[in-house]
Amino acid sequence: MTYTEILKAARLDPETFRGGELTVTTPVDGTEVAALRQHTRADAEAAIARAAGAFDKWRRVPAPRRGELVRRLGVALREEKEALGRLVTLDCGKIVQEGLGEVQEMIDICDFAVGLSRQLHGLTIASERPGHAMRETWHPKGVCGVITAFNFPVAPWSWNAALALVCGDPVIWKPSEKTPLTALAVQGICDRVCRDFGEDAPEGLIQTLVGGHELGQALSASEDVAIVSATGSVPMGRAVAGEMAKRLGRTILELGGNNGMIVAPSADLEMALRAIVFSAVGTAGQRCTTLRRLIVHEDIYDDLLPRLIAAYETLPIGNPLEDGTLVGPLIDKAAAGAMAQALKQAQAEGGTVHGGGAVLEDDFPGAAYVAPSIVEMPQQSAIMHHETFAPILYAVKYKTLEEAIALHNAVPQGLSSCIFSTDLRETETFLSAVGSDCGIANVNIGPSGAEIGGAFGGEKDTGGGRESGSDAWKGYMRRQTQTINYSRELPLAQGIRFDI
Ligand code: UN1
Repeated sequence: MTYTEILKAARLDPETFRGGELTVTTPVDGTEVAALRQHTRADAEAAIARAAGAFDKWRRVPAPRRGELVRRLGVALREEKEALGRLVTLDCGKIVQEGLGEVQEMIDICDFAVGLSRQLHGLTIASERPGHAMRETWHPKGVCGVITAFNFPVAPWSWNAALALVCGDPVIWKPSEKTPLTALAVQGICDRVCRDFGEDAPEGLIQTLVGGHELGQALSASEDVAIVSATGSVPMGRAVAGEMAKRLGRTILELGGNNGMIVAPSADLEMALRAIVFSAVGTAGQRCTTLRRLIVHEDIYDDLLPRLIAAYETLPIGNPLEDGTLVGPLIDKAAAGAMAQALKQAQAEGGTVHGGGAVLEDDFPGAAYVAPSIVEMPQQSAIMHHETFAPILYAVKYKTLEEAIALHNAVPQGLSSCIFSTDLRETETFLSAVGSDCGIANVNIGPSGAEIGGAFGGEKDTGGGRESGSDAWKGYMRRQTQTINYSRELPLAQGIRFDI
């Protein structure tokens, strides 16, 4: 398929993509696929005003009916899965299998949210006063801004949007300016679904703003945006949080990861090997859940590492649109530069580098294809505390589980983690209060590829937010404690007497 055909299959009109100031290139080969008009700050403010108007109407629509809109969105996404998956590949360079997986995450969260729309349950609470009832009710919170990153151009939007919509909140999306095409295709789907839904779906319910960080800034600064959910770098998250703190707005932050795997002596090494390769080189090392640190027991290190290095040597690197490719390009040349810089620093800190560096430069001079690297480190030095968004896997040895867990938790980020072990004492210790300090902890599974049913997010520099499954929906609603006196007396709480 040509690029134009990929765009058209996703119902985008390439003719409308000309003449704008935002140049969009595909990481597949660096060619320009669109020149989009960017939204201005004034456009953002107008969008916020429309969303505020939509909130007034949408919060009155019964939640199960709101769920019906999301159900229809899920149906539309099923129909468009193939076309959208390929567009994800064109937009961000991940292989088509992973592009399809990302769209599947969107479908799954829609299904989850539809069920949730009939389960936005509160509590009944025992009152200490006679003739009184207490309960807790969840109400829509307000407009939800969603800022997303290039590496997952659509799924994180859907984790937020599907929940926000059933919770009664309009959504304004600011996708990465590096990958706006899939966002525009999804916005088109939403427009069609809302139109067919009729007047229950108010104008401005779902909107997308194309452009740079000033649009995210507008969302963060506006009193009319109740929630900003942001996925991306730690500096971006700090900027959003700082702006939101000024007006005490609510944030949901899903920022950097520096995910580790402990490989214990009892591990099934064949399984560990497969898990390591998928989670370290999948999406060319550009997931927030990518495996970056391998902490291997000294007794099995010399068995595992040569097998891993050999597996890396045969990885099919190439055009992500072609079947059989497992490693596509990095997002751009700057990312390849950051990888080279990190490898240099790792060497300076005593590391031995296997693989890495630019490849396929003759075939794709405008793109940034790299061979994934394994770096054997003498200890967990400074570079290992840093998240470089590229396929670099650092490996260190450990002697005791206590030492491995301490190494594991010593970095600033706290998103995802895992242990490979068949020893129950070790795996349960890893999952205990003195084990992994991350938001996600897995046993005999790599750190990436989480299902939507669990809460997704992490601690420390990862930002503390939770999206997707479990009770993450509460982040999109406001909680109200309600006390009802159905007696003829007016007793005060805590037995206080105040007779007049
Ligand atoms: C991300 O990289 O921002 O768990 C999200 C995973 C995917 C989501 C990654 N479900 O790897």
